[in-house]
Amino acid sequence: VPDRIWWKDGTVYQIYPASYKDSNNDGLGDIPGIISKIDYIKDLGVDIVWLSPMYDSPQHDMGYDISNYEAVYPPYGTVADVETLIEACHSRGLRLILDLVINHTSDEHQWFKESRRSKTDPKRDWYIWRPARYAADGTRMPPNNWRSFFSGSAWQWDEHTQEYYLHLFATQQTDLNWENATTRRAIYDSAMEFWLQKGVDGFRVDTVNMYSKGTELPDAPVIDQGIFEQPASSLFCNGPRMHEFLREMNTQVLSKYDTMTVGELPSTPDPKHVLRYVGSGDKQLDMIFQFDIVDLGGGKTHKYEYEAYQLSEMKAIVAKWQQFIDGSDGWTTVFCENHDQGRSVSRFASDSPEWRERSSKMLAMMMCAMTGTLFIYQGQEIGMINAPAAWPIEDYKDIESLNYYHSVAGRTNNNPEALAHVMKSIQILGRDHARLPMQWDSTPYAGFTGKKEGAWMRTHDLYKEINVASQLKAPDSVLNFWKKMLQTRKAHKDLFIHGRFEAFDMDNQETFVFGKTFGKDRAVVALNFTDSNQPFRMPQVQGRLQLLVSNVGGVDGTEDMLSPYEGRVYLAL
Ligand code: ISL
Repeated sequence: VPDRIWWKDGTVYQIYPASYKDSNNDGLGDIPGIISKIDYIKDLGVDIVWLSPMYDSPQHDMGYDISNYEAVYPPYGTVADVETLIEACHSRGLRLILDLVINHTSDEHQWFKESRRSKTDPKRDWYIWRPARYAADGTRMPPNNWRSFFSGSAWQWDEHTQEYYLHLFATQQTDLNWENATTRRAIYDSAMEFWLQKGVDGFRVDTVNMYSKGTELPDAPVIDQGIFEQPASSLFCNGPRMHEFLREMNTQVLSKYDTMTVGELPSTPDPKHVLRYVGSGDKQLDMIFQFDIVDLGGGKTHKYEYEAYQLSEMKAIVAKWQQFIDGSDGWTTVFCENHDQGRSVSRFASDSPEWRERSSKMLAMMMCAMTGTLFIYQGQEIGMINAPAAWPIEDYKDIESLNYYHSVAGRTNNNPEALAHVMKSIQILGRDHARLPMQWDSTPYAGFTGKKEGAWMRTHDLYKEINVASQLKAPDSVLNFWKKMLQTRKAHKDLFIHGRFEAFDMDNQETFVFGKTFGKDRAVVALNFTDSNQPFRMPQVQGRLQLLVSNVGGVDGTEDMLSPYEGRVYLAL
């Protein structure tokens, strides 16, 4: 029997502070706003709150560029407000985890300000500085051809000291040098100990496998023809000292507290490699986010060059990351949304008025029946959908989308076809969809803000149709369905949270049918991912299966036919 640790059985609810609830009518969400919704959160039936960065920051990347780990971004509130939030969570039996962003700081962090002062500054080596290369004709070139996540080179020239510094993300997100032991200790103290001593219960660890990059920093192979900068994540992820650093972090910091950690693990396709991070014996991380499912549709050369995919690909991904822990002591996660992704209903099901509620419920069934720690993202519980396709690029705010759009505009001389494709990709995959204000009710700006001019980010046109207040009142709303599914998951923990996953009929492009097994208990989940009727054949499993949950109020089609977006969970105990 697997050990029942709070972070295994718990459901995590992610909050993006800018967009959750504005308490002082400045158009931006804040910590007191979150506190005002804590009973709503408790009532959902979740156990752990994950708060995206609320630290002081110039906000070039929505707070993932931190200028002071020990201070709160003033428009969000104060350190005292976060202490109140910790207490508000704990007094209700909820845990609170923070975002730990320590691959890079903001260029406005005191450490970087000192580092850039001179080549001999004691903090020079806290960041990654390299001399220029020179082409045959004398042109100055960056130390290598790595592309940053937000377009352009990952290197920025510094006039003052005549060297380049590395930034894997925005120019203002300067990569810390983890090779330096003094730097590592300062990170542990400032970003971790400071908050752990205040009682936070752990961390979601940003870009955790990029800390060790090696010291050679070689050129990446050319994939994107015709431009200098190339995607290089396979070169800077999972570097030679990665596991050593995490063990050190565990010994020096985490092991002193009862915490959970969940690390982002991009560019790590090999399950055996992932197991090295999450095996419980080799204390590194409790669990990780593997991104295959949310990367679906992203293009080969760039995320925002959308490529269609088939349901069978999604099924294979789900099966792979459900099954990789079989027979090991590792643990996995379940999620299909976060603050970097389009809304799951729009991406994986249907956001048409006819099917959006039913298909949101179907995705809730899929998520709640899967093994691992379940993460849901604010607004997912009411079936929020992507921004309307009619919104122009001017309504988008995210640095990733805007930089790529403008780089293509520049590179293609505003080629309308190229730009239309990027726009379509952003309409599906853009990070901003998750960042629209939370839709609380049908008053102006969805009740998110009382500011006359509205929120920092445009409110969804359909907030009167999709909001918390109306769904609380409607017994068969998406919200009430999520609550029911979260309870069902808990009521059958063995099967749903800890069971063994098995997929059936993998090549079927219309339906997703999977089984869960724990001891003698069996469940079968059948989901129709299309807007038409689909044949369904019950897989051969032991025991007499009975319908436990349905998203259509019983069997809508017939026993051997699933109606559009119908979902069923069968159980044999
Ligand atoms: O969002 C992505 C692709 O569109 C991911 O590759 C993402 O950049 C990666 O998962 C790292 O994301 C995290 O760190 C970034 C920040 O912008 C993201 O919001 C955060 O989730 C830099 O700190």
